[in-house]
Amino acid sequence: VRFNHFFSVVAMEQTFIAVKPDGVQRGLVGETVRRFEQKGFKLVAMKMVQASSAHLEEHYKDLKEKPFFSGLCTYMASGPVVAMVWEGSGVVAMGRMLLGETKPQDSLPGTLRGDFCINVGRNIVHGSDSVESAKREIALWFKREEIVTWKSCTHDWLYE
Ligand code: IDP
Ligand code: MG
Repeated sequence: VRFNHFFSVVAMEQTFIAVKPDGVQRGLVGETVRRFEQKGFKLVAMKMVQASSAHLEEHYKDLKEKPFFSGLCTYMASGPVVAMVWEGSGVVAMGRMLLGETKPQDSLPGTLRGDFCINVGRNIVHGSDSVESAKREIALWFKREEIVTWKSCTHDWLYE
């Protein structure tokens, strides 16, 4: 028997990405999705949500001692957000690179925050900062059955 199939195992990650209320209002949902899609990441969940204050306080609980915490929660509840889960190898760290720095003024052109916003308190997108926080945030925003398992026809052209 000759085996001529070569299997490579790619460690997949998932990250939680959200277009914040200012990003939604400013028409940046498509642009955000486009950048993750064109990179090659796979969309496995997406929904528009009007988040409650309690939900946002839980989402940002690590920041509750910060002076901007209450303004942050008010901002995030000021309109709908588009919540997404993206999957791919290294998607957590690369997702942060696609977003740019927390402060738009430290963000390079070519990043979402570098290209489309000015103020740290209106920085248009959220992305998980680690694999651990991605797991926590995905579980907070999505039910298990909302995460879709599917094979993209591009998979074998993106991964060796
Ligand atoms: P991140 O979104 O880049 O992970 P974090 O430090 O986790 O940044 O802060 C969460 C969010 O809180 C930021 O995206 C931004 O909207 C807001 N934020 C952070 N620092 C400030 C600040 O100094 N003033 C107002 N809002 C801030
Ligand atoms: Mg953060």
